[in-house]
Amino acid sequence: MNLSDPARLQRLVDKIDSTSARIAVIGMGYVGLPVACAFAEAGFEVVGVERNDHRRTAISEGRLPLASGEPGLQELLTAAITSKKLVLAEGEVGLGSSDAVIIAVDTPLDDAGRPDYRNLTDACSAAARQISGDVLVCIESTVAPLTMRLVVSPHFQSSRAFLIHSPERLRPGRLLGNLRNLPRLIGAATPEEANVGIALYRKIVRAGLFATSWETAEVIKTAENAVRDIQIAIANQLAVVADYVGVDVRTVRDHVNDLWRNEPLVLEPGPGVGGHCLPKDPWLLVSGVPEHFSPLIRGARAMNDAMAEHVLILISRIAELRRPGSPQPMRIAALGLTYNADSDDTRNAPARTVVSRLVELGYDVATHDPFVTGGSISEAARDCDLILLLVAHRDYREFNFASVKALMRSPVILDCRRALDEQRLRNIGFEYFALGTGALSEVRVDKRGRPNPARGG
Ligand code: SAJ
Repeated sequence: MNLSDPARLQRLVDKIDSTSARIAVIGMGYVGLPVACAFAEAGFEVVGVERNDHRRTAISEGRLPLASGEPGLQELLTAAITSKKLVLAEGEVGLGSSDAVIIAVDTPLDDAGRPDYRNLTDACSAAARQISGDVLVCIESTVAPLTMRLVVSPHFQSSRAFLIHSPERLRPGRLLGNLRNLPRLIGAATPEEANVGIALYRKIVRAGLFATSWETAEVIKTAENAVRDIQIAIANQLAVVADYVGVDVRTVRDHVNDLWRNEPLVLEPGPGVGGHCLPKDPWLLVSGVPEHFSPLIRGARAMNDAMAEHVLILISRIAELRRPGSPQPMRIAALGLTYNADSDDTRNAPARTVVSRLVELGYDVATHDPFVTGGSISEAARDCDLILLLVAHRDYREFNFASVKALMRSPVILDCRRALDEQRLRNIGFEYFALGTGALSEVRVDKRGRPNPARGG
């Protein structure tokens, strides 16, 4: 590893300041592509290294290969490709003359839940083989604490690379906005080396850049998602309690949060937690800690994973109430297949687990998602006994369910996101159930916590 030499660092900073530095980005996915486009827009020559042929071809033809609709990114890509500021390369040769190499590859978990760094180590060894002279190497991939020191830096032992860890904080659907406007961590071996990273990211980030150590950046990034996962797990735990006890989780949540007005502790319950970050990063955070000292993370993950099964229990309860002893399988219209609302990203979507378990259990399931299946809600709802709302897409929140009531075998809705207007649905003749409102209890209360005689409380 280098000892920081101020003159060498300054030469690199000067190249960056004058935009004459050549930048390579390895991994042109959700993270690497917007970063590459942003640097091209800032005036740098950028090489995007991507080994997936389809993705590389799409990008080099100016087409976005991402599942999520990304405001502003298509325009940036078109400009970058037309001006040739961004060119695509298949392999490591593209890295040869770089002054900065940004690594933005997937860091998935293996079957045992441990970090699988094959993509990362492939990218590091390719970079280490190709670079020469003083080069800034920045890892944007999310990694477990100590990965920079133990996994990444050994690859660059005999090079003159300065290593930075600047983890991405991008949310699909808002990639460019997040990239430009969210503060960024610049983890480095020394404050002087961090300054080179700051010089680079200042070119594309409008928010604060926080110089810190590799390890602090690693822990902060994985902690952000672990904390969110735990907060959602609490919301989910309360929803399950509410279902068994017979209270409304929203009333509970509002009152707990009222104590902490400026920093709500309880988020929204739902059918589980999906995406590429929350199901993975908590495991990265504790991957170096003995198992018995990570019960909180394990518990939150288990709680959130259990929600799909809880939804199945709610459905079987509704089936018992609505169609006791019916030999015919219940037909369900599952609405929403993505992991977040108003996005077309289906990675690790809890809806996938719920739907496949329903099919395994013998239910007849029709699916609909405006971003995934297309088609109409009415078509999915035809002859159904239950509408199962899994994702709060705007199309569903604004849908007039009166128009499908007559098509259904029985007008019943289970709202797993509390996204629909309960009173309106009841007024038009739907029976409305929601996650976290006491469906499994004999006791029923109204929204304000008062016993509701109409429902047997
Ligand atoms: N969810 C709930 N209840 C809630 C909030 C979310 O059930 O109250 C569920 C969602 O339905 C979804 C999952 O959690 O299935 C994850 O969605 P999300 O919107 O919380 O997060 P992601 O995965 O899209 O993006 C996260 C974000 N991290 C944090 O908010 C701490 C984003 O800022 C990060 O950049 C991203 O991970 C990342 O790349 O790490």
